[in-house]
Amino acid sequence: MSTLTINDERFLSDLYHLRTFGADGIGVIRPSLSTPDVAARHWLRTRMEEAGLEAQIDRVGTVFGRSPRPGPALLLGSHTDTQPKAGWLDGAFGVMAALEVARTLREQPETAGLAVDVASWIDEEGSFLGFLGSRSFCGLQDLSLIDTATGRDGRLLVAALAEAGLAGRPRVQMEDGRYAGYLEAHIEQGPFLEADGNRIGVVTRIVGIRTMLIRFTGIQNHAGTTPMPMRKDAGRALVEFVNRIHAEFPKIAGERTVWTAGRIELDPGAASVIPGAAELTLQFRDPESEMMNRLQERVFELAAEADGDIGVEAIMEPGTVEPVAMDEDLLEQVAAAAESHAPNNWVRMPSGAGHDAQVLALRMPSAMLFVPSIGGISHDFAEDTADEDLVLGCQVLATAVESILKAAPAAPPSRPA
Ligand code: HGY
Ligand code: MN
Ligand code: MN
Repeated sequence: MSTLTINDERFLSDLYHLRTFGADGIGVIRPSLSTPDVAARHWLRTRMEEAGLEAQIDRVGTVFGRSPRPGPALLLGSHTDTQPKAGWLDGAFGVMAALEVARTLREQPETAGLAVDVASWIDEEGSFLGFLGSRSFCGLQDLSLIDTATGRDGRLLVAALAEAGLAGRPRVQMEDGRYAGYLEAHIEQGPFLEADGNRIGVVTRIVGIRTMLIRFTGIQNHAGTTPMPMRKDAGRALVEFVNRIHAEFPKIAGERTVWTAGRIELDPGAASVIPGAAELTLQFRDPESEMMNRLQERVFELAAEADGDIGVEAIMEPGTVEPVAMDEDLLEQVAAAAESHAPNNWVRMPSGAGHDAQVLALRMPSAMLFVPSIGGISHDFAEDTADEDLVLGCQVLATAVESILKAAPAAPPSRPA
């Protein structure tokens, strides 16, 4: 097995430096195209260049480092943008592990000829358009959505890209025939590795994600003078609808089905005003598309049932991602690397989180590995992983990459979009 050894101090030093961009206590606030996010991208591009990669930030904000070595290549990456109030490792771990693997292979004679490209995909977290960078790279992004997309703060994506100085740049696109596959290292973001005492997760499958917008239209009025029987309270209709979802979904849900009403807005949102309008986002996930179809159908049925003197409308949000299976051959290579560094301390497991790998998997063989999340916490300032687990994950990635590339025939033709 491999003799390749990553430079763990350099890897951790870069990962902790990335944490400083948008730092807020132990967490980070670094949504796509925010000031700290753009600064982090310029820093990352420089680090990629220092690693001997031809590095650029492309038109939609993806930071891409291309190896000068001819293919077959492996593409490694993840994302450095974050949720509004996030942990320091979601995405960041995978990007810095990818860069460390590229550096390590380049520095060691027996692997210096192998090609590893590195990407930090913009907006995996959907501040504007979920999976924007990986979809754009794979030719799977509806480009017209880029022109109309707005952020949570109402800012147009195109304006944010222009402010970041990215307008008019080339858009990085996948080179047919260059890649043997895509690998992504990521924190688990859940409790299972830690609970079972495992140090590496070898991902078998990634869940699909669907988000629906439910709108309620009542009549705004005075919260004091309007008699209760006369009220058309959109906020009350929203709360009753959420209760219906939590009562009905368990009747059809599968073992790994999950759902959340993550955003609720009442208009005008004032204590002395009966809300005339209200909306919620309902997100549900499952490893099987068929189950998500049933859930989606049930939401439309519940909305139709509730629609009355208070209007209720259900709308599918763009950005649906379907569940995907990871590539068996790559998965076996990751498993072998895990076994060599953490014998009997790794496990095959599905991902309950979405990842860019489920977009890349539509165009090339893809695989992922996980490291444990302390307390299973993620999408929260408290998200954390022990340094030794981060180093182990990066080392396993390096070993898998070396093994895959040494065995790679001329890169297989990529899958048509
Ligand atoms: O929401 C997710 O699953 C991912 O962390 N964006
Ligand atoms: Mn995330
Ligand atoms: Mn992520």
